[in-house]
Amino acid sequence: MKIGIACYPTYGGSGVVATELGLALAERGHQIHFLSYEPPLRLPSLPHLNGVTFHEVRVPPYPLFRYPPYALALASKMVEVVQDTGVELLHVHYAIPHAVSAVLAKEMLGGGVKVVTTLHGTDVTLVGQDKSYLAPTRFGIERSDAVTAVSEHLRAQTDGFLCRNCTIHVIPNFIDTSRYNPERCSETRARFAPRGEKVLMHVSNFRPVKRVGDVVRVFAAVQAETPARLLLVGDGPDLPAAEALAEELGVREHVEVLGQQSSVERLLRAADLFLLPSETESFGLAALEAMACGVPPLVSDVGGLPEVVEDGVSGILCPVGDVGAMAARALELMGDRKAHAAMASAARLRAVERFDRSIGVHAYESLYRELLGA
Ligand code: GMT
Repeated sequence: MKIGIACYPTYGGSGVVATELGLALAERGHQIHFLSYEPPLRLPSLPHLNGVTFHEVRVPPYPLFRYPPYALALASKMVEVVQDTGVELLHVHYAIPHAVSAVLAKEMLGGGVKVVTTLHGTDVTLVGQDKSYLAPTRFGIERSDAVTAVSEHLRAQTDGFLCRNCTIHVIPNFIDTSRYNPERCSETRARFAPRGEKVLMHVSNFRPVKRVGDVVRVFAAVQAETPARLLLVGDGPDLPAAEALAEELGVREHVEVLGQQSSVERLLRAADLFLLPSETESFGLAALEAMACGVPPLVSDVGGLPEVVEDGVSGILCPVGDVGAMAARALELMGDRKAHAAMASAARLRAVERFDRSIGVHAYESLYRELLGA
């Protein structure tokens, strides 16, 4: 099959899932065409792969444009790619504005190409609900030939609201469990915890929805009881505030800010616990990455996270904002070597059995075949 994939190229789960899907499909012999304003982050670091092409969407400036119309430039590139390469299906990740661009491209082409929209989270739960975006988001979703959501929770949030009278297929996110695995997560603990401290880790794009302040507060409470280190991976608007809070709570010297990392899997194994206390999370790909590396995640009991993490078995679920409960359960787990090892194995097993890449890729491939009658 010839598939066009549009996504955000920067750090963020939707771009990661889109890229991993495209690469896996190419490995399976499909022709994959990525469309975005720059190459998705995980593309260039990988060896050259047959069947993968990147098409840059250029948004030429013009004095009248205070806000250059990316959605139009993307639609235009989609038309060009379909005409030049014979792409049969456009799979867009994150509805805004990708779904609208794809539907417009299809109209401009007079039909033919199929459109699949995958909903990832804030495209429905936050941005898509803003009055400025709601109507076109709903339009893009409803006019897609197929709509998928990364969790049952996100499906339920969308159904009947941004997608009236349409079927939403749930295809959970997935991970390459051979790459994310305890053996290959090789970064040594000693680098971060030379005195045998407990290591807590948070990976995100540091937006308010991640509640990074809670990460620091939980860590400070843990540190008060046992020597510990906090590794912050990624970057974003709330990182400076997190550092300031660590300073205020007197734990800044125990916090290491590692910034953007291209291979998080190397670092993950150094951690005893992964913290994701988000306000909301449609799935929580970062928690799954930790699980695949055998690192128990401590996450908030919201959104799609309970579909990924089973409380007390493969991780810990706590109410949003309940820093006290989070710290208590973190200390309890890290203080019990046997319970920690059991949870680490259960996390790894769940990642392999329920969320391995092969499962997700097969589900998307079947959906494409159904739409294309292939
Ligand atoms: O919706 C976002 O915040 C952006 C998006 C992204 O690109 O990172 O994250 C969402 O999609 C991920 C991949 O499907 C999910 O793992 C995240 O849970 C989800 N984020 C939220 O729902 C906040």
